[in-house]
Amino acid sequence: MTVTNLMLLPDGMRRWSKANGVSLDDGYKAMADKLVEFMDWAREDGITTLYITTSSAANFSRPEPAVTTFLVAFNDVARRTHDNCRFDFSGSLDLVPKKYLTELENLRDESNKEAGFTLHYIMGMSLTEEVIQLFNRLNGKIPELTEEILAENAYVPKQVDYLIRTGGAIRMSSFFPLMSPYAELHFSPVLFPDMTRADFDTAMNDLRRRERRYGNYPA
Ligand code: GPP
Ligand code: MG
Repeated sequence: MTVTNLMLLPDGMRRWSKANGVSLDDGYKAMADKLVEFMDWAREDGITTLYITTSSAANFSRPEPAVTTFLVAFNDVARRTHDNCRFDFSGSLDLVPKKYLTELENLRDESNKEAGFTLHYIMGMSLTEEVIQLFNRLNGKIPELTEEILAENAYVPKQVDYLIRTGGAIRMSSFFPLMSPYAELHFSPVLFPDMTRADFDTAMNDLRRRERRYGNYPA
């Protein structure tokens, strides 16, 4: 199976800001610049959809300035790149303040549908929230829940093939995509703003080496 999609968990901005003696705002600006670069790497590598987990539901409990900082930075990336990609987003959107959401909706509408590359943000991720919202939206409206209906309503619409988390933590927090039981995971120790093309290649080479069996015996 050809791999065409990748999910990125860009972690480590607070630590990077501290280590470099800059404000959190500047740390997230460095993240934004790196994300624009990362999109080029992914595109050159043959990836056609890049999912970026911009926040977990729990991240919205951070102090207000920290929440604003990540919202501003991710909107900035979508603004800078939407001419050159199809842009989309999903998640616990009720957590996202209207101002940011409205801009993302406009950027989605104006984005370049012919670009052959999709940037898709997953916002306010939480498997628990996702399942609760799904049930409440569909309860009484469908005779039974099927895999197709589940997939149509999931935050991440496609099965994720490869996932990269930077920042050194070997955990998924609440970023696990519901419909992606066979996602291959790579954990990089690098703080995201420090990520280089070589780090990206190391991650992709590691992921591509994996034998993907989908629960079956080896072929
Ligand atoms: C990254 O850095 C956090 C986000 C971009 C929110 C989404 C979280 C992910 C893990 C993708 P941070 O602010 O958590 O910094 P640090 O990890 O250094 O505390
Ligand atoms: Mg973190």
